[in-house]
Amino acid sequence: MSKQRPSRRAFLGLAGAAAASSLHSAAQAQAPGEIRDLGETPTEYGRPSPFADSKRWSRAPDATASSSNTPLADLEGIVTPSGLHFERHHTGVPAIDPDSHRLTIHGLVDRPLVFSMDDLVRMPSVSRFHFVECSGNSGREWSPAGAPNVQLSHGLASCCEWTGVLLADLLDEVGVKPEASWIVAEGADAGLMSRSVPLERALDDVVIAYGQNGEAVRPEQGYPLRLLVPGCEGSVSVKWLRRLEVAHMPSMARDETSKYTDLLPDGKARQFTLVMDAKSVITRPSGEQKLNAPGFHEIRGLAWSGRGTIRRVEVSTDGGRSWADAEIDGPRYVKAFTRFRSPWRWDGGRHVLMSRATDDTGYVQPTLAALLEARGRSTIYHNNRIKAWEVQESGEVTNVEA
Ligand SMILES: Nc1nc2c(c(=O)[nH]1)N[C@H]1C(S)=C(S)[C@@H](COP(=O)(O)O)O[C@H]1N2
Ligand SMILES: [Mo]
Repeated sequence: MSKQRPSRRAFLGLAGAAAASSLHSAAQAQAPGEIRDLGETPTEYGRPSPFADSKRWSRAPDATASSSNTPLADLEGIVTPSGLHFERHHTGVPAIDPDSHRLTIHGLVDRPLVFSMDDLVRMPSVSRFHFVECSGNSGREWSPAGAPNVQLSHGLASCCEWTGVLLADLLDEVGVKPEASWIVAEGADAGLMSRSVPLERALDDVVIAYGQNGEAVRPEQGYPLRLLVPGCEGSVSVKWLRRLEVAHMPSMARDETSKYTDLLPDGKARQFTLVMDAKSVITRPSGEQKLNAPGFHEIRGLAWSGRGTIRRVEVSTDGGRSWADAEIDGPRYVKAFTRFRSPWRWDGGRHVLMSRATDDTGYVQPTLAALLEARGRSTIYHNNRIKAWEVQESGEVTNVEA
C-alpha cells in the first residue's frame, strides 16, 4: 500500500538561501585543473572512514568479565556491523583454532556424534537476520531516570545476518530419543558457560552459526561456532559452542538459576523467561544528540520482537497524548530489527518523543508503570518499557522521566 506523501521538496522546506549558497561554494572548490590528492593506499581489509568514529562503549575494558554496547544512534537500517555488535562475555574471549574445534552431540540420542567445522560447513545451510539482545539490556530503565543515551539504554542489542546449520538437522542426524525434552549447550570459554533450551524450541528455528554478516563469526561473537536462539535472551545463544547434551531436564546451570532469573516482589522468581518481548526505541533524535535548527527532522528508530515480526510502530511527539503510525519501508524479518521512520517538523519548542511497538501476536510494548505493576522493582532483566526522549528549546535531546 503506497501512502500519500506530501511533495518532499515542499515539505522539507530546505530549498532556502542557505542551501543554495553552500552549493555555490562547493562548485567553486572544484576549480578546473586543480591537482587533487590520491589519498591513502587501499588496505587488504577495509576500515570505516577515520571521520566515522563509531565505537562500542565499554564499562570496564577487562578480559575476564566484559560487556560493551552497540552505538545504535550512529547506525542506519537494520544491520549491526560485526565490529560494533555488542559483547557480553563472562570469562573472556577464547582464541579457538577452527581446525581442532569440535562440536559433540550426545545424551539421549541414538548415535552420539562429533562434528568438525568441515563436517558442519558441508551440510545444508541457512542465512537469517536475527537480533541478539541481552536480557539485562535496558536494566537502568527500571528506574524512571533511565539512561542518558540510546547506546547505554538499548545498546545490549544488535542485529546481524547469521549463517549456519539448523540445529533441527543436526538433531535429525543423531536421532533424539522420545524421553528427551531439553538441550544443554556448553561453550569452550574459560568458564564453560552453559544454558538449557527446551527441545521444541531447539527443533524450531535455532541455528548453529559460523557466519555473521557474510564473513566468519567474530571472535567476540563466538568464533568459530555459536548457538543462535532467535528471539530469546542473549545468554542462551552460547558462544564458542563445543557440546550439546540432549537431556530430560535443564542442567540448572549458574546462568539459569542465580543469574538470568527474574525475582518478583513476593520473593518468587520467574525462570526460563527466554522470549524477549516486543520493544522499540527512537535512535534519532535521541539522548545527547542536538538538533541544529527548527524545521524538518526525520524521527528514526528500531523495533523488534522475540515472538515474530513487527506489525506496527507508533510515534508520539507530545509525551504519549497522541500517537501516529510510523513508516516501515525496509525489511520486516522475523525476530529481527525493523527500522521505522516518521516525518517531523520541529517547531523549536519542547517535545517529548516516544515510540510504541506492536508485534504480529498483537502484543503492545508497555509503559514503565504497567511493567512495574506486573514485575515490581526487584529484577534487572527483561525491561521493554516505552522509552522517552525530550527535545529542548536549545535542540539538545535529553533523557526524560516517563
Ligand atoms: N560461552 C559463552 N556464551 C555466551 C556468553 C558467555 O559469556 N560465554 N555470554 C552470553 C550472554 S549473557 C549474551 S547477552 C550473549 C552476547 O552475545 P554477543 O557477545 O555476541 O553480543 O552471549 C551469550 N553467550
Ligand atoms: Mo546477557
